[in-house]
Amino acid sequence: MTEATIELAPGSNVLALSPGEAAAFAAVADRLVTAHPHVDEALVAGARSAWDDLPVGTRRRIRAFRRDSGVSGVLVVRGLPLDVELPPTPSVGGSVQRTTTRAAAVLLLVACGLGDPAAYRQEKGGALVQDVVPVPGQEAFQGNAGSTELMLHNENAFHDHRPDYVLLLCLRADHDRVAGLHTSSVREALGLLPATTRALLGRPVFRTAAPPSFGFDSAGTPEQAVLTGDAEDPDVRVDFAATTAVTPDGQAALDELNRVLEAVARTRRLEPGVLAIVDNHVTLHGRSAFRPRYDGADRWLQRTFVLNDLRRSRDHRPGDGHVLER
Ligand SMILES: O=C(O)CCC(=O)C(=O)O
Ligand SMILES: [Fe+2]
Repeated sequence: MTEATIELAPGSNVLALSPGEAAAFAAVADRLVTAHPHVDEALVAGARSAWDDLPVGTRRRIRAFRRDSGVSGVLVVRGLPLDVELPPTPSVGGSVQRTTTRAAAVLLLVACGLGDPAAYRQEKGGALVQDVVPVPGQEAFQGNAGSTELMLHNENAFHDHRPDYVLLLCLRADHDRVAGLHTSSVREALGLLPATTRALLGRPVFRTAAPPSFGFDSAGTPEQAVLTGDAEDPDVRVDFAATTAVTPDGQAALDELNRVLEAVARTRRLEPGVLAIVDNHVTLHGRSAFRPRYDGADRWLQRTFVLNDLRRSRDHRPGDGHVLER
């Protein structure tokens, strides 16, 4: 993976909040913190309604991204308001945010502008705001508790109702400022793939297992394609730590896709108050290695998933809540 850490054309996929916009955003988030102390359905309902109170420029850019996520499939929002006092970085597995903070409110506000927040019961208890922190003993884990290189993946690629967007908000950077969020878009990779490889990736010869964060060994999906939809602007569905081909030429095509996606990947060192919004249809993400110290000051992101259309997963959500039970 290259270490180049440059945004694409500045302004195209970066939204930098002005101090005035950040203050207005903070006021909206703080009203939610006061009105809804717990991260629950009431907070989500509050966030849905409070979205309309956010600064118009912020809403406009996020809505535009919803329609067209661009070549990179990533929108980076800078200068978001965070809590004034940040507690020590959690260091236990499965850590989630159950009480409402500014950061949690910010994530749910943005989620409500893009669609609806959602989570999976089998992963981190179905919490709508999850901590992404290094956990002692899990350094080599291919999941967000690890601190080794995390391979490029579509989030929950195995799941029929995988997120449409992944939101990753940085609360605290790593000690050495080396941990980078990798993103890589199939829109940038496609032109570098031979037609034969594209055709192979469009055949249903790939299986994807559930990630280890789901806490069970899955046999994997039925055989399915990695590239689907329009040939010129396909969706990609792959997790390089969990997807395998059932044919040798399929495996060669998968390896080729991995090489090309790594070659076009970007790496960003997130800073506090920076939110990366990843379009999970076209863009994979991963993370470079870093060295945690487990001293309460380690890297800390919070994560929320978004579904564009909750109705499509209704049979997975008894009671019509925001958590998919399977
Ligand atoms: O640690 C990161 O930057 C990303 C981890 C990740 O893939 C995730 O939380 O979904
Ligand atoms: Fe991920």
